[in-house]
Amino acid sequence: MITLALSKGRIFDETLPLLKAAGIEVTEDPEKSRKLILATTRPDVRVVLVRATDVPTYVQYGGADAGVAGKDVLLEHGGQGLYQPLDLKIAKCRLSVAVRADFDYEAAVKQGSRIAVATKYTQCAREHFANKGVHVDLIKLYGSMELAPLTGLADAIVDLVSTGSTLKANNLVEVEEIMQISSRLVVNQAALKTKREPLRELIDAIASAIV
Ligand code: PRT
Ligand code: MG
Repeated sequence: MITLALSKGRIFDETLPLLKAAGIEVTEDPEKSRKLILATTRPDVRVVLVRATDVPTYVQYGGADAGVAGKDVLLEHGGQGLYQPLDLKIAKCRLSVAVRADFDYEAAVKQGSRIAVATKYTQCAREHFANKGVHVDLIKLYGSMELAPLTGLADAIVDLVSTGSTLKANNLVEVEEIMQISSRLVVNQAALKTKREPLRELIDAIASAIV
């Protein structure tokens, strides 16, 4: 049995076509059922639904043999115990710095001021600002980052941006792109040995379906 860990929403939706190309179709709709284990058209393959940030943990400890996770999630997790054979080029976005329109980010950076930065992505943010030589006070949040500069909790945020409409709706402007993000296939390193044949087949089939 091969267990694949996916998160509901964009990752699930965008992984389906890749699985289909590999001859695997999920036979239940996660939006219409409360089931966390979904069967597929392949009796030896099942899908487990976990939170996006929990995918690397499930795969690392063997709760799943493989899974799909955003590069953002993998960088924050650290990637220990994970083989990352494929960039699936799905769920694309970018990790960026954003501020209130009336905050002069460039000037703050130039003056060497300490900048208060709220983010869920503390590892990526810490590394980015350290590389730039910018002093930051990082404030860890778990959601609604956009609110932080509006309430005075922080000067800036580091968050994912795709269309930019969330920033716009909250009067924030993107001032710096940190990196491009897409989702990766991750595989448990031990499973790669014990279930070598079926996992190799799966990886190859998915690889040839990436657009
Ligand atoms: O939502 P939940 O709390 O359950 O978990 P999650 O946010 O971790 O999962 P999900 O499904 O929202 O995101 C899973 C993965 O999709 C992320 O880890 C990213 O790699 C990727 N992804 C791609 C995105 C986006 N695009 C994206 N736009 N993840 C989040 N967003 C959010 C962003 O945080 C911001 O709030 O969408 C908002 C910005 O979108 P725009 O279009 O308004 O710019
Ligand atoms: Mg989300």
